Amino acid sequence: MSFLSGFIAIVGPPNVGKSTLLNKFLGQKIAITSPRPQTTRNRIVGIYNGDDCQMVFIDTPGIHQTRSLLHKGMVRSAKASLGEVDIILLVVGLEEEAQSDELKIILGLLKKPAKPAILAINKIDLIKKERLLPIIEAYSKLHCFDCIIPISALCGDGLEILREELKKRLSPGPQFFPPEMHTDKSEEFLIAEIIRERIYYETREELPYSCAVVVERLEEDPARDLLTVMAVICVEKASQKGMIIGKNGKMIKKIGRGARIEIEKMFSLRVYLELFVKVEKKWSSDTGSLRRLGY
Ligand SMILES: Nc1nc2c(ncn2[C@@H]2O[C@H](COP(=O)(O)OP(=O)(O)OP(=O)(O)O)[C@@H](O)[C@H]2O)c(=O)[nH]1
Ligand SMILES: [Mg+2]
Repeated sequence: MSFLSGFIAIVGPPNVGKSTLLNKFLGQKIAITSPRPQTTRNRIVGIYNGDDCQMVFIDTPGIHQTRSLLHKGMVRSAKASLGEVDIILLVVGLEEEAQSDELKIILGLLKKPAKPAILAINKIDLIKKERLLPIIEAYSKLHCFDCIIPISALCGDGLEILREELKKRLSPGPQFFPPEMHTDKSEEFLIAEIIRERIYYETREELPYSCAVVVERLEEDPARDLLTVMAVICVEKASQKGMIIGKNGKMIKKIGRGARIEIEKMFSLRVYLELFVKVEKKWSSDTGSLRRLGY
């Protein structure tokens, strides 16, 4: 039998569990997740290597209506992914209404280059089985999906079935990436994201949306099993800098400690993490700053 491969875009509204699904598929954390929408800001490639297949997943920012320059760029990159893949995996959450405006936009996008589209209805761990059927029925009327699979990305339910359905739709093809490669992102990017994830968990309201993280120095000392990381958290206003640092530096210590533990897990190394906070005025609405910060 020939080797199968293909590119799969994971798209959907914000906060439905796209990144959680990617991580669960790969069995390792590539993409950060949080209970808040607009967590993912970049397209993130995650590579699944089976014995006889390679699935190249592209996790994308949630598609939503927005006016902010940062979010517009995020939505643009998510939409662009649809054109570049072989299979579209649309993820929706149960809190999503089948008639929501966001979903209408996304379904409109699926019509253009007609490609195999699989719908994964996520977070089924949150409801009783009997409530599922009407939901599946409602979605089946909206678009001619290749198949609809209820899943729980968190618990793993339905993921084997989903993997099989995806595999059926791969074509004979090469290994696009070497099998030891799990993502296209640099170590610096992954570490910056882990710090950003901590900010989503530790801070409130709009603050995480005003933060960007850049790793400025990364040094491994194999003799001491030590990874030294220096990273900068960019905020938009001086008042936000104060909030990130917190009273007596309490907040930044908390962010740093949480991130360090995660980075140690990811790299199986001891980590020395130094965090700085910098005000970069209105970075999220300035094209130059956005580019510099990797967006
Ligand atoms: N109960 C439950 N929660 C889930 C499941 N999958 C994801 N979540 C939670 O939903 C929230 C959003 O998950 P993410 O993976 O960050 O969602 P996303 O679609 O990538 O979000 P954006 O990147 O913001 O578009 C997190 O709090 C997850 O823990 C699931 O199967 N069940
Ligand atoms: Mg995400």
